[in-house]
Amino acid sequence: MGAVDRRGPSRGAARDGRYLGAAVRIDQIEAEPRLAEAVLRDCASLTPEIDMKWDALQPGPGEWRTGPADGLVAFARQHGLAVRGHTLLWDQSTPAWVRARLERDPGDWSLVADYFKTVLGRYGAFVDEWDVVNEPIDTGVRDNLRATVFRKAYGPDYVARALHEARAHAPHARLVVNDYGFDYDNPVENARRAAFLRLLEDLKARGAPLDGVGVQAHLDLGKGPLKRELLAPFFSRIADLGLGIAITELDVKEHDLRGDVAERDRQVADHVQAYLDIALEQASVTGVTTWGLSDRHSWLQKKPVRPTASPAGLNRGLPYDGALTPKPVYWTIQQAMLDAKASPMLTNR
Ligand code: 9MR
Repeated sequence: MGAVDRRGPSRGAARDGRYLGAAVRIDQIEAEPRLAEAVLRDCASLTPEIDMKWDALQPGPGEWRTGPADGLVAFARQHGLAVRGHTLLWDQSTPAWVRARLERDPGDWSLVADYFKTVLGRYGAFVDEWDVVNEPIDTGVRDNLRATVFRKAYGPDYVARALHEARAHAPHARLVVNDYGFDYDNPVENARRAAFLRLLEDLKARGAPLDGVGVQAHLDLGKGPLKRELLAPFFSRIADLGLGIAITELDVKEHDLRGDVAERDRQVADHVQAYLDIALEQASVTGVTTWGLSDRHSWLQKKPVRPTASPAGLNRGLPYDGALTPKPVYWTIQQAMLDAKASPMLTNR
């Protein structure tokens, strides 16, 4: 396939400090040898799309299902790839039994402490970066903190407390808060960027062990142009706090777009180019993870697709199409990583 061999430019870029990675599922890697090849060709870092979430790992009290996460970590180790730990606390992936316990007994931190101890104990040696808290921000609510099960049970300090708890069990990992909805110029996302910066400033001011942020970057062609004058200062202000920035879930929602497939693919590639031009200019951006590799596996397929959207009906927002053929955005990402490697800003880091 094309000019990129098993140690293609993305993996080369990783050697120079920036990595390219993807969210993956070990069952899909094992079932599809061509997907496994693509992962090994392109990725220096893997994020478990589902298998390291609390509801996946511990569906019941005392009931652990670590097989898929173990398999993913073993695959990564076998091939020398890094693993991003995704994610310790996320409202949406909290098992029902934990929710019930916290509603009955709010304030009982032992649930979180025991969970972190077990998970960080099991995977801590192989995971260099953890999304400790996923999606804590909301706007138009008290403290701009989403009314999650954790916010309700433990109060607004739960983010700092989770970071301290993670640090106690993972002394050397980079600890990260990961969130979405920072990319466009509209009232909600403008407020979300401000709220996120306030949370980060507060965490740093209080000495919470926070090493970086995850900017998900679920892009959407329906949300208008990307604006450097909004995004570049957002990245700089995070960097000025001494935090690293990982682009953690890059993809493009585009299936509402009218036009033929070639035109759609061109627009996706141009949009990602525009985003990476801005993001990779910031030296504190450590790497880029796409939220999957092939359109066939994208979470966006779960959304209804407009009947006239495309012959295959797939959203086309990932590097490879449904048949694992690289699309223009694949080459855009590869080239952007190469260019970023050559950037003088990086050599001055
Ligand atoms: O892509 C993931 C999907 O397959 C899962 O069903 C879902 C719930 O576990 O999570 C999706 O990934 C989400 C990620 O964990 C956090 N940011 C938003 C992602 C897309 O929903």
